[in-house]
Amino acid sequence: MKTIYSDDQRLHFPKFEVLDGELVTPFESPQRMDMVLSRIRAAQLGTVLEPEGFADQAITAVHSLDYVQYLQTAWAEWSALGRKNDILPYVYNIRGMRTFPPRFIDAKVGYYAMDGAAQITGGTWQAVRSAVNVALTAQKHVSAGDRGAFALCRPPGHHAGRDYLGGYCYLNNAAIAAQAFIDQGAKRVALLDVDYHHGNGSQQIFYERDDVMFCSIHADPERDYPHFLGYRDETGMGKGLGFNHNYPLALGSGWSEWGDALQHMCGLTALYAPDAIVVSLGVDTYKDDPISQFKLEGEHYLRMGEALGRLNKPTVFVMEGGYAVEEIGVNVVSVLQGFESV
Ligand code: SP5
Ligand code: ZN
Repeated sequence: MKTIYSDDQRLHFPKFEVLDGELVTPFESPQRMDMVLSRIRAAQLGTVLEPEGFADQAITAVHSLDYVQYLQTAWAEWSALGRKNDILPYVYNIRGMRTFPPRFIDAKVGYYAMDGAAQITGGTWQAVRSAVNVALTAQKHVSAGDRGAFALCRPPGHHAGRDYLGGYCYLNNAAIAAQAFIDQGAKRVALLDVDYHHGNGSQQIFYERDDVMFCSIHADPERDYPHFLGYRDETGMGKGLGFNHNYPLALGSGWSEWGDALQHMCGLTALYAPDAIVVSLGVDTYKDDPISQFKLEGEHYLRMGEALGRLNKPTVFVMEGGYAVEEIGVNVVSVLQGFESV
């Protein structure tokens, strides 16, 4: 299986993040990609390719134009005021406030953020834009006939909504890849999110649509991030009713609970009979993940890959979370090898 990867994705590296009220070194780091890449090479999974370039149209098919323009210009507007630190909101656009897109940078920063865990730095736009190219290149190879491809995207994307960033995410790489299949003629695409956290951005983007079914297995949002979306009763709206499936699991869940949810999700996916599948591949479900509380072990990632492989559809894997840097590479490779083995 081909891996798509770009060094430009390193240009984003915020100085800190807030964890339990404390400033700490960011968990989402360029080093994560090194670990995954080195395991892909060691396992000889396949060639590692640079991304091709794609037009912005693929992005604005799922994100609003004003939001994309904000991401592109935020650093210039911020640093023009003499500021040198990473961009973080100091105000949020909360319930009942004015909702027109603002013009001044400080207002924009709050308006387009769901949380304070997605700083914008001088290199963020270039990294984020290149991650989209990585996802779209993987999508292109699969649509040209490869059974599977791995988009080693960074920063991740599944928390990013139509017009907001959050949770380390800026542009929704997986949603953009799913939409690309639709724009190329696919009738149905399944977006399967196995990251520890609910893919709130992906859910929002496709919530009223029946041509992209979104399914997510994740920590109960009552107890873990993103808290305000990802409950079982969110089943879609309008035309999309019945095409959104959440599997919130208790903190501490292991393979017995997780594997059952996966089996159910795969059953629904087979019934949906998609033309293509996009997997939001987070491996922060691992027992030693530093910010997560599931208990998956190494062998379970192979099982996960096999189950996804048995769906037997053209599949794009898009990297999302996973912060146990020593093991994320092994676990990602296990999923991809499991997929290829069936
Ligand atoms: C892509 C992705 O995995 N984003 C995750 C963003 C999570 N941000 C909030 C993390 C809150 C962690 N709280 C853990 C408490 C441990 N003491
Ligand atoms: Zn996650």
